[in-house]
Amino acid sequence: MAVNPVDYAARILEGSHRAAARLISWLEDEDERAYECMRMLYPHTGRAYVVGITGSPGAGKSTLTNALTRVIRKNGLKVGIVAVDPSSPFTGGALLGDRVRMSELAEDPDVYIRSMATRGFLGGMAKAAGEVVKVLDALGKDVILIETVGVGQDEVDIVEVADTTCVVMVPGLGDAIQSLKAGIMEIADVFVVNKADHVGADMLCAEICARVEMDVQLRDRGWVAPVNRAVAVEGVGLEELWLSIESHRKYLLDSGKFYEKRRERVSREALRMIHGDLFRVVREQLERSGRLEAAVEELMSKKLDPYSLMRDIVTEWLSSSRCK
Ligand SMILES: Nc1nc2c(ncn2[C@@H]2O[C@H](COP(=O)(O)OP(=O)(O)O)[C@@H](O)[C@H]2O)c(=O)[nH]1
Ligand SMILES: [Mg+2]
Repeated sequence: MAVNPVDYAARILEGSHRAAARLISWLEDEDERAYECMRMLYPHTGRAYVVGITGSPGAGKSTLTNALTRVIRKNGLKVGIVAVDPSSPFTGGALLGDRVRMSELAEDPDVYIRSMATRGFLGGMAKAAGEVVKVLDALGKDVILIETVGVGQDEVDIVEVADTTCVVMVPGLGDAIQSLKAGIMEIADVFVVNKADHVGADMLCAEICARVEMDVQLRDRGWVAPVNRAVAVEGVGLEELWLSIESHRKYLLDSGKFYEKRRERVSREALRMIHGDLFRVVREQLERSGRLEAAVEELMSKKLDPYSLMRDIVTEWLSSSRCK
């Protein structure tokens, strides 16, 4: 068994799932060893294609992810799966885990599944998933699927991580129109109407198509999001979904948008890391000096306002760190 981060990095590059699991735990704990390991892995990342699967709870994302993985494996590609569930206090992807444990995917050494809850990760879903994606990438997975619940911020966050974002909708939930309004049009590269065996699937497809057309007229983005139908439980429509994802990938590459997207991601990520580390350093210093604690009473009694305090603390910190 490897003992240090260097060994772990080497073992991950050889494809060891166990070493990857250990590194992800370090990342979750913000263990210093994680950073050393990530530094060594970084040059080996950026090869995997990242696909986001988002939609309401119960839409069939886990079932779909499972079925899509089978199609991708048939194409000879290795798959990494990240199941993110912000609502669960445990590992939210338990459903996916259970489902996969029951399927042949559990036996497949070329599939790696990681469930994670966003709680406990400072910086939220995008940061956490972004790091795990890098690990699975270095592990040699060709395609990484990220399942997230499309509520609140998370459906927007997924765009920061995924190259292609698939939005899953189902007939009869009555949330279609609402979701279409809530910025889904902007984030969906591919739509999936799952549970197409239920009544109302035709109408939902027509509704989404109409919105897509309107959106294209409004913005002329060069890519028209296709609307796929699927019955994930029966494995129906998954080959077509994979073709849609592949053609979006081709569009991104041919138009130069792939490079643009990745470039933005790298820049945003670097900024987020600097932000996180600066904040950590400042917080540690404030805790040591008791500076913030001492000011709280004054803030409460309005003798001091937080705007001035913020400026003062930053100025003090800058001048103290310059002297070092
Ligand atoms: N009828 C039908 N049920 C489905 C389909 N896909 C998934 N389900 C069921 O919907 C439920 C929720 O699926 P799950 O994949 O856990 O949804 P998630 O919460 O979005 O991950 C499960 O009972 C699935 O068996 C489908 O295409 N048709
Ligand atoms: Mg699920």
